[in-house]
Amino acid sequence: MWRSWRISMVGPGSKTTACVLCECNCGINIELEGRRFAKIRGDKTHPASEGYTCEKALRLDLYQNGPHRITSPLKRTDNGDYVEIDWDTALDEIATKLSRIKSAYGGRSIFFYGGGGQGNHLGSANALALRGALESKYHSNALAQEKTGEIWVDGRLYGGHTKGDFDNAEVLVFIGKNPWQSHSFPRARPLLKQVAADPARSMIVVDPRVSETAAMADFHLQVAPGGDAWLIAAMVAVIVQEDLVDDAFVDTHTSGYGPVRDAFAAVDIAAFALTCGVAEDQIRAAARRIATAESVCVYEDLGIQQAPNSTLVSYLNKLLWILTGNFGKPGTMFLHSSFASLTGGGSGTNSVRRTPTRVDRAKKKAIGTGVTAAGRALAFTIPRLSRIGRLTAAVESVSSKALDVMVPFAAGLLASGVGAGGGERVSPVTGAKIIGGLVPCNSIADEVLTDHPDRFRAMWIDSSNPAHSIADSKRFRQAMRALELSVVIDVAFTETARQADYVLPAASQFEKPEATFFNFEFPKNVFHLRKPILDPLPGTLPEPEIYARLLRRLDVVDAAVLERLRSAAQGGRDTFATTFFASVAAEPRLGAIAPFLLYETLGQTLPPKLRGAAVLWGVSQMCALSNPEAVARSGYSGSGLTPGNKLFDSIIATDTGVVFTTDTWDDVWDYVKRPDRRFTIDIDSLLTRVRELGAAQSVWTTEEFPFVLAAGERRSFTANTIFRNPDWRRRDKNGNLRISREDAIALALSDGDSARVVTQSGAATVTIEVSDMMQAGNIALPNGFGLDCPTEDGTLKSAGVSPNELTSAGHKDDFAGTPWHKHVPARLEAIR
Ligand SMILES: Nc1nc2c(c(=O)[nH]1)N[C@H]1C(S)=C(S)[C@@H](COP(=O)(O)OP(=O)(O)OC[C@H]3O[C@@H](n4cnc5c(=O)[nH]c(N)nc54)[C@H](O)[C@@H]3O)O[C@H]1N2
Ligand SMILES: Nc1nc2c(c(=O)[nH]1)N[C@H]1C(S)=C(S)[C@@H](COP(=O)(O)OP(=O)(O)OC[C@H]3O[C@@H](n4cnc5c(=O)[nH]c(N)nc54)[C@H](O)[C@@H]3O)O[C@H]1N2
Ligand code: SF4
Ligand SMILES: [Mo]
Repeated sequence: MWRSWRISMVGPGSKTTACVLCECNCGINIELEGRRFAKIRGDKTHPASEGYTCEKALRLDLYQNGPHRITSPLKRTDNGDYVEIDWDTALDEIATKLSRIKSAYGGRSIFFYGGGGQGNHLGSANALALRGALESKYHSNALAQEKTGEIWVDGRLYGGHTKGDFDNAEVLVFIGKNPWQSHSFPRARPLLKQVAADPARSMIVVDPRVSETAAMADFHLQVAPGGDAWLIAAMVAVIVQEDLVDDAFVDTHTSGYGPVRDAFAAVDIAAFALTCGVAEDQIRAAARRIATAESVCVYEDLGIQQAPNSTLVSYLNKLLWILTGNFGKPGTMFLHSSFASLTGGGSGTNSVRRTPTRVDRAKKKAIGTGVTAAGRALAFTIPRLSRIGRLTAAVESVSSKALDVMVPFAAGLLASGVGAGGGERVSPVTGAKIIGGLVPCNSIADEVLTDHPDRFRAMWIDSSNPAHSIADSKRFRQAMRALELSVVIDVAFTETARQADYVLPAASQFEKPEATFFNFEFPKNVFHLRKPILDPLPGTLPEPEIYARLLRRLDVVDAAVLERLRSAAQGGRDTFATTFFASVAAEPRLGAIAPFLLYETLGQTLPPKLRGAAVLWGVSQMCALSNPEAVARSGYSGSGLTPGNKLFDSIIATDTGVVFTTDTWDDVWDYVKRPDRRFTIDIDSLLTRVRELGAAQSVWTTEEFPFVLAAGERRSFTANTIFRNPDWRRRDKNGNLRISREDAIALALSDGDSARVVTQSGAATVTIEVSDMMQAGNIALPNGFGLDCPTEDGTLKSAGVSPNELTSAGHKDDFAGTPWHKHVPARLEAIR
């Protein structure tokens, strides 16, 4: 959450940027020696992180520099080797093949994967133009193997994304979340320590393991792995049955409580306690603590999102804080503004429209216009752009002709099918539910490895390593080799790159303007455009330039249009804005390639090193149009498109983070995308599950596979697959398999022993660590291991186990298709 700005002294020549290793993107200052990162410190002026970093950021030189960096486009030869080719040859060949595949099978056969890791989203923003030009319909990214169940529930309940005001909460609840290691909110460790030391505040942690966070908790509910549905349902049942519901909140702000009450009144709490392995009195005590606190906020993460009943548990978790009225006031949960939509549209609420807010009504009266088709389209793609009145007013004040305006991204996002028709979309081959516009990761290989006529024929992968990060790596590799074309853009020759037909070397995140769209704060929300601190490594290109070179080859726009926009851009932001919107209104097709147009025109007026940030002009405009008061309170006011222009210029001019929206707690209900601005809490399909829980399957292990393996735990020295060089780790260099003392004794295993872990889909040799963190029957391997890294002498080094050699794609939530990475039945064999 927001704290006041402080000015710090940084060394001369120190560069301001941010860490790219997790979604917090803490501000840092880097002192360079040549191209080497000689010293890294937290940036005290950063409005969110305020000088905080964890130990990982200090090693960023090993991301930036080293033999893992690729410096030439690579092409796969028939025997599976890779040869270096020049950029022109690579892009000529790729453009020809993409055009051929599009004309043979249609753009829908070209699948896009990626959309930014933990620090880089501008590449994917620019990729929207390529998707638009190719008329590609399907895409996905890592969110479709963690957050889509939650996104679906959020969509049904209120149509937005929630987060908690952890700084100010009396009670903090973490469900399958270990923020001490994984962070996910600013300054996580100092805050956890503060809460643990404060007798007036409490921490409740739901985790089968005594995680670092659980060890600090007042209530550690040490659930049996996969037992969360019974545990959280029992907690909700305590609140209902012991009359602890916040009736005033439920009456005023929700609809559908009746069926919810009935379902939980019928829960047999004692029986559920037995199933989930947590004592009934502990369940009751924790539920009472939540119900009687002034303020509570909750964070759920992979421990439940990648485990059995994940979508159901997301729903139950949300009922906990909704039924106790913990929303919309300091210390509780909130809905928030966003700078850009991460999922490419809505939250599974495509067909839902809000009634106008008081401001909408005022605006509408003032301008007296209706809703345009394009505006409706935007409403589906951009959160809160259902305030069409605003968009129309802003555009009208610029150009009276421009009623049918399309704003950048809208068409691109619509090309991906989000919001089209408002119905539920499914993938073309397996019919998997598409949530937030994303094809479930676990279904992707099946969309390729088939003779179905609508199968994916080509795959475009940017800033992601799916051959390592998606369940069942072996099958994903097969899928990539079955495609007619696969292209990977990365800084390194990754596991995914090793299966691609073409690999294009990207400039690193410190060699170009970059940003993430993980901006989830309230009441002040921060966006940080990081400026390049080094020139691109020779041979590499920033992604926006790669996309532009390819789109130029695909000949997607008349030279005259570009000329008109270029000369408008020379005339200043206002002239550009008017011309841009008028051009798109006259030729709506251009909306689909807007990021490319901005790069080619407005981009030329930016400082050359910031050209890749041109797309943010469109994002700034949309953000300002959809959150006018909150953007104005942040200092970007004026009429028409002026606030968006001001916001963009501020982002370009500022080295550290910029506050783009400033809300008050009264505004929080404006973010509820519901006709009645109430939460719709009776989700029938999930309440049915609650009613059936008593008799539902709760054990997935077998005699053959008696352990539950959590494949992919976050530890001090894991950072997805962003660091490839294993030398960055000071401890846990092999990524040990953690096992309880009890199980280790039974198997006669001790620290440092080797063992074989075997699952239905694979086997691996692991190093044993006997750990008091683990409960009997539960074993854990870290994420981010098993990466091949080239050394200076050309050989490869690697450490630990690649977790998805052990997972299988069919092992997933039947609702959202999210994987059960944390719940893989396994057995362990001693190696003697
Ligand atoms: N150090 C580090 N930090 C990271 C990352 C990283 O790679 N390394 N990655 C970032 C990313 S992409 C993400 S998504 C977040 C993820 O952040 P987290 O979700 O916090 O990370 P995990 O360690 O995967 O899982 C959290 C906890 O779930 C518990 N768990 C396992 N099985 C169950 C179960 O059945 N029920 C319950 N209730 N809990 C269970 C585990 O014991 C673990 O403590 O971390 C981010 N931060
Ligand atoms: N078994 C198991 N599997 C998991 C998980 C688990 O817990 N267990 N966790 C899942 C989760 S939550 C996530 S988020 C995913 C993460 O998996 P992925 O989405 O595949 O992401 P990363 O590992 O973060 O990979 C980022 C890639 O971006 C590249 N990169 C870095 N900088 C740049 C750049 O500037 N430009 C380009 N083009 N590329 C760059 C890196 O080299 C790397 O290859 O893994 C998932 N997979
Ligand atoms: S890894 Fe995350 S918490 Fe640690 S410094 Fe980087 S951004 Fe901050
Ligand atoms: Mo993630």
